[in-house]
Amino acid sequence: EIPKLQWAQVFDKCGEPLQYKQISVPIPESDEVLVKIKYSGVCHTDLHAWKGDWPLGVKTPLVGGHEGALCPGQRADEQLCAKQALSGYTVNGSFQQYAIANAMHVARIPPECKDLAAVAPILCAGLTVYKALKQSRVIPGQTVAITGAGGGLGSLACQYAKAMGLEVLAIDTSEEKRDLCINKLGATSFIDFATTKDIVADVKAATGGLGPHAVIVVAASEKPFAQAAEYVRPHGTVVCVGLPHGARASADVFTMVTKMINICGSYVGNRAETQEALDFFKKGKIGAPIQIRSLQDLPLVYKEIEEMKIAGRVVLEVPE
Ligand code: 8ID
Ligand code: ZN
Repeated sequence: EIPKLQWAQVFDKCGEPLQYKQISVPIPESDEVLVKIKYSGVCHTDLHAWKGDWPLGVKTPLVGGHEGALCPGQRADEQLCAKQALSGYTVNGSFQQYAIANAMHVARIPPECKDLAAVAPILCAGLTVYKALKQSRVIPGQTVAITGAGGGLGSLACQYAKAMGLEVLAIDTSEEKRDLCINKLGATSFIDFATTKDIVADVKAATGGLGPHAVIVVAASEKPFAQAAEYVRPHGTVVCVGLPHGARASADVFTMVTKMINICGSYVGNRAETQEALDFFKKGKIGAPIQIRSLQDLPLVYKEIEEMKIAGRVVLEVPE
């Protein structure tokens, strides 16, 4: 029995308070499905949407969220749609009990994936970093630096990189994130960007003087995009993934030319890659820890993300 009303986190305009309130359950069109949401990861993108950080209009009022693990009879997920209908951005997302998804774009979660809370972050964060690692063209045995390694995308990037046979150099801040990266995510070394005196020198020193073969920049701040071009190894690749407000990825032309480095962007992934990313999870190779909170706690979670206090990913439990 589908109710008429449901609980959701809504904001009327960017930056205005989030309201946990009852709204109507949406009615799907013929090419859509209505899905019941069990868990939704909180991605930094949701915070960017609420703050209006990007040069892309946010639909308002908005129900945010796009890392939903859903339950429409069989397990499915709504994915960022290729037609610019961005869940939790230009259309209502997963911070509600019942969401609409395009029937063509729901990704089937393999039945072996029993832990729906843990699988939710794979559907944006996991997919995104898996694709970024592919784009980096590194091969097993090489070293990849992950900047923002202690956050949501970063913690999954460490795990995917390990599963692909790469050595991981983690960059982030705080003792909690150091412990997470080294002891739970399998990074070989950790550099604290907030306390290091010379990040370029430290990264090079940690990689035998040459620098990592690739850098995956998932940090939600501008500085590391420029730093990565300086410490990446000659012929290396910098993959830009984080989307900080108004940021530029700058590189010194002389350095870029003489080191023959490659700087590129990577944006989520397609449906086939979603299945590939889920496959790693299904095989038990991705064990990045999650913190489960309730849908009501979203405002506090945003505050903690902003303050860089969350190690790993928060997943919200949506009421039955
Ligand atoms: O498809 C895409 N390209 C895509 C998909 C999903 C998310 C891009 N994103 C973007 C988000 O919009 C956001 O801008 O990736 C960024 C990271 O998302 P997230 O992992 O969900 O954010 P988080 O959990 O807050 O983690 C960010 C980490 O970066 C660290 C923080 O400490 C945190 O752990 N960090 C920051 I902020 N500044 C740093 C710096 N200077 C830094 N780490 C290293 N150096
Ligand atoms: Zn996301």
